[in-house]
Amino acid sequence: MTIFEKIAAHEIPARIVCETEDFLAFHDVQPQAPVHILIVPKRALPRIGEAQPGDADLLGRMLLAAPGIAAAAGVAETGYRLVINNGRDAGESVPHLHIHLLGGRSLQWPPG
Ligand code: DGP
Repeated sequence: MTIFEKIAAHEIPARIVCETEDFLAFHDVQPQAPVHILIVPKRALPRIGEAQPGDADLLGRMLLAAPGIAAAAGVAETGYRLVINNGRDAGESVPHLHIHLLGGRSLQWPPG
């Protein structure tokens, strides 16, 4: 099991801000911004590069949850960024798909 499957199964703790039947959102343990939340499917899907057409509904619902999660975190008006790291060069470190939601400061572009 990945660390995120264990969090989804409530086997290890996390600061959960949103939970549905098939995904949840929780604060990143190594925040890169004042608001840094991860939106994570409960079932194991390693990365966006391995997503299948059958994952479209789940991925869509995860994306559509982001504005509400951002609003609850207080960054809807100031802005936020959604990031998916896929593979080595992108800095993927947990092989379980997750959407980073970052906000609460001015973010640089292009990203490093
Ligand atoms: P990525 O590099 O895109 O694979 O992002 C993985 C993120 O997961 C990274 O920002 C740190 C975070 N993370 C790793 N382990 C844990 C954990 O046990 N709990 C929480 N809340 N976040 C974690």
